[in-house]
Amino acid sequence: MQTLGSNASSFNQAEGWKRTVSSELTAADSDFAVDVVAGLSAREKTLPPKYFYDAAGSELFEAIGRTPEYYPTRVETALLQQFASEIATGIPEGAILVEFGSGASDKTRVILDAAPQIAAYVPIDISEDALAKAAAALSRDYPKLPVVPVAGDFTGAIRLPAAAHGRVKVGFFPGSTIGNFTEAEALRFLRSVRHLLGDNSVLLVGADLVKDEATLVAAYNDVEGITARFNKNLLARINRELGGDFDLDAFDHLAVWNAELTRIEMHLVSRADQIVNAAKHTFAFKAGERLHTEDSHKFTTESFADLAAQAGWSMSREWISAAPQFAIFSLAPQRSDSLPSTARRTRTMETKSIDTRSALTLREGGYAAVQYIPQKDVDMTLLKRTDHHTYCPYKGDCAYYSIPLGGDRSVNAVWTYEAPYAAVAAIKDHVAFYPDRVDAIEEQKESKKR
Ligand code: SAH
Ligand code: AVI
Repeated sequence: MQTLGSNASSFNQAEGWKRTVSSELTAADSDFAVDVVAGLSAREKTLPPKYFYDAAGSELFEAIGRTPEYYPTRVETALLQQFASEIATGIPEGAILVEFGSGASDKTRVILDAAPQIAAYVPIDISEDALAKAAAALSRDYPKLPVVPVAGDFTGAIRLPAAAHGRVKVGFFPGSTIGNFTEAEALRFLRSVRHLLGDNSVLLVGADLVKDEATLVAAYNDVEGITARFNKNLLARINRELGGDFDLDAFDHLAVWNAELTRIEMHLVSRADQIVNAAKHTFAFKAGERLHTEDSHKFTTESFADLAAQAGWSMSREWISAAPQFAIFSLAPQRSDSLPSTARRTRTMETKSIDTRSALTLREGGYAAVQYIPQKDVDMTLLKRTDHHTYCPYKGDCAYYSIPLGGDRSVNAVWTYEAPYAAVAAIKDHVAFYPDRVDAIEEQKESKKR
């Protein structure tokens, strides 16, 4: 077990943060403001990629898809077209098509054309402008198809519209948007989608595959500079919405391949020492300092199947393009009598027991020690996110979950810091439990040798 903050210095560090960054953000400030302040205050500056997608960012993403270098959009669309009728045979009569991160819904048209048995379409997107535009265009072109858009963040609690209740659901998650998650986020998302779509569902996921570095890097470095504009739109959006004064010309777009973590990383690199104001705060950048804006993980069939299995899905079909290779995977909920070992661990959690070897212990002066458990060891589908939020000046914004199986006692029993401040960055992607709202938290000593 790792101990975090057990000495005074890490919390002095937090006190130091409190003194230098005034806590002027209030509950009325947007998630965007809170995430920007947290991300730009971190030792390694970072921002969540979901904020790329305001109206301008969504249009820039569509323009990226038209560049010769960005093969994923072109190749995935062609793959869908080539196998449309095979894919359509896996879609049950009267199914509801639920798309995560639907954007312009262009690829959806290939599915809708091949599968007239689809009874309604539910596009979900954080970009309200892109969603409204796409829903209007689809309603015009498919007048008999009910289109019920849901605007929101698919990493939070999603509620499907009444049209989807009692119907078989087919999830569609194209574009390799799954690659923009960390592993823990991808597992959390796939588990929550498994819960949302239900036992008889199908989930179609588009995922970009590992390939040669030159092809990958070029896709995120188009010569026309559209990807650079997309990357810098994050700064432009901070200027527009959070009173920022970023000079876009004072940052360079950088896309690099991280072979060890099999991902393209996008950064914005400060060209000089500079001070920037945004969201009522001041941030210092050193010359050459990087702001990490996006990861785009690339998969192999094996790595993807393993990820899906850990989240309760099994792979039923896969379609893979010629080079540059891109895959569409058809997933089905795992049957309980055929669980692979990774999922068996998950199943034991349905008895409400969590077994982890890598909990963190956070000690804050005067408070009882709190154990933070990696979300990858927790079956998050057993938890229900609530609207409850709190704010801690040392750790950041805190979100809560209830445990429906635990009844009233377990309301808001679990909490997480999704973007913790730098001093406690290690608790990201972990959850903590109130000891009096669960049956027991037991610490077992590791035996020396097995
Ligand atoms: N599916 C489309 C668009 C992919 S771009 C395609 O394959 O071409 C990623 C899309 O996901 C954008 O439309 C963006 O607005 C949306 N998105 C990104 N993060 C999101 C989040 N957290 N919640 C909901 N939508 C999100
Ligand atoms: C949406 N997502 C999968 C794209 C990607 O490839 O990671 C976003 C993007 N970033 C730069 N170019 C495109």
